Amino acid sequence: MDTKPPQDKIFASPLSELVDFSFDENVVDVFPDMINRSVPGYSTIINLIGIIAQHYAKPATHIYDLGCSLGAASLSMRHRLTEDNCKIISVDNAEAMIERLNKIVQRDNSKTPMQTLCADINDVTISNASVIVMNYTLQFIPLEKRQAILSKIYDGLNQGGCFILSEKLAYPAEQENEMLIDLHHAFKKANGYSDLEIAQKRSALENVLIPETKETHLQRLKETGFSQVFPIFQCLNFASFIAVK
Ligand code: GEK
Repeated sequence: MDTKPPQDKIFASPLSELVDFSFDENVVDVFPDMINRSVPGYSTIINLIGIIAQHYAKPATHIYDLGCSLGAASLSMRHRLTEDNCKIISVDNAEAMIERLNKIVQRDNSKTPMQTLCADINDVTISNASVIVMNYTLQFIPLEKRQAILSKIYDGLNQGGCFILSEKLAYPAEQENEMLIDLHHAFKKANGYSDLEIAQKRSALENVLIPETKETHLQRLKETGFSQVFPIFQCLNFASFIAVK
């Protein structure tokens, strides 16, 4: 039996009309291949999220994965959690993602309860949390709604709880920004994407994925009220931060 995950070929042929990227059924089928070949350091941060969650999780609290896709971060945490009565709540607003995630969760027999929610992060209530993860998802939220989400995350975290945020970064100076974008494209090319695939995906994401600078993220997290805020990982123009309440 061939167990290789289906390969991402979504942008391999010239498309007559480029529509904005969306997390539909076609994307779900190839998602693990797509994200591993497109996001530098993805497997490292997924592993790190499990380790950090194990460190910060407290008994009888909630652990959130906001924009969970197929649950890579949720499952990394689930496989490491040892605290009693924790519940993982995994949220995504793409129905196709949550349907597929439910099948994945059925095959995973770790003991920590996991609830999946097909919902918009903007509408989800966050309470009694010891760990909250947003792994490459804030970048898809309209700029004007980002602060409200971070404030909701801060309010829903218990004292001493942690928020892990991963994002694609923009750089303030045009030349630096272009250099990092070029290096990211070189990374994708080395992982088998053609120039056409890279160019079409870039256009499809243009209005959908809006990256911000590292400075903006750090400052906003501090202004939201977090007492400790640190970058914890970066690979090319993709970075992760930890913010502790
Ligand atoms: C991982 N965290 O594998 N509400 C809920 N979900 C949303 C919203 C929203 N408003 N906007 C986007 N999403 C994952 C990877 S992918 C990142 C996250 C990427 C969801 C969207 O449906 C998609 O599943 C996810 O956020 C972003 O660790 O593909 O670059």
